Amino acid sequence: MNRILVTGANGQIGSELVGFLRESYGTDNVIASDISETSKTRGIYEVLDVMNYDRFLEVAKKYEVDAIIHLAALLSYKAEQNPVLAFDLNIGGLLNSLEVAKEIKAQHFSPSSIGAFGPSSPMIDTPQVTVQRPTTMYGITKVTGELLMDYYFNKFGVDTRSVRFPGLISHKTLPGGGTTDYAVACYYDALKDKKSICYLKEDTKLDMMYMPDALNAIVDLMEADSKDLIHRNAYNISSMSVTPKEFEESIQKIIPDFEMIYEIDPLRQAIADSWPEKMDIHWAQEEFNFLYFYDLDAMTQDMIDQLKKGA
Ligand code: AKB
Repeated sequence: MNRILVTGANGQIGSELVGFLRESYGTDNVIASDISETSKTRGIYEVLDVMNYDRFLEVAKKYEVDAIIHLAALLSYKAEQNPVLAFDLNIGGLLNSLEVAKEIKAQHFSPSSIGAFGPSSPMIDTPQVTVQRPTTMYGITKVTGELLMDYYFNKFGVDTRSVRFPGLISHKTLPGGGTTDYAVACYYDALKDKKSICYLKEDTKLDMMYMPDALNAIVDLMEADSKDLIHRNAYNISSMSVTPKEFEESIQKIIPDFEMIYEIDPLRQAIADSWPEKMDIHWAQEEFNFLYFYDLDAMTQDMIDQLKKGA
């Protein structure tokens, strides 16, 4: 990658990824874009609705990008509340992104998710290749996305790459409308009120990852040798498998009177119950040397330090 266009740059991943990429690739070589009129980051920014193919192509050509990191999408909980919009945006936006990548011969990344699995997938040590019959609209768009990215690679030679992200925890931008959002909110709430309302049962185990590890994974995958990437769309990656209770206990090591209050939301509980507890990540380790540095307690310490600093 030399010049990179990031869509959905104001979102949870985008607002951290843009700065991270600019440190390595140069400020002017990372073009942030989002549907919003204003940017969350400093540097080059373009207003871009990914549903508008002509505009997408215009922006990509204007900056002569050679890589597209397509992040604009609706998350799982929001998608379940508005399934038609989720299908249109998650699939229509991805299709435009792949078409632009094909047209300008750019490398392409767009994330899949643990949501690409469903209740008939093995829940523990979920294999890289297994049954994928998700029961959410979000999951349907993620499986379709994986297949589309494979299609553009096999049919048109577009260098597509992807990972199945678990719940991501970060301290710069809150996620909006995901099932794993509680895992971010509890850190903010711990510092503000010493209590947090969790809409999942205390023993709901899900894969999670701290944002710095997620950003490294994107870059490591994009910089890997194409010939090594057998499972390019999309690799299982994760760094911990955690329940809300375990988040609570980890925060209590630093803020002893923190309390998680459980008020179960049946919709988000049903989504979480259909997702893996713990994926098998060994193909990512083998094929692009996926590494992570943060376990639960190290992440908790850093989250609390960063939030205290107001980062
Ligand atoms: C969500 O909860 O929708 C996302 C995801 C796991 O893909 N964080």
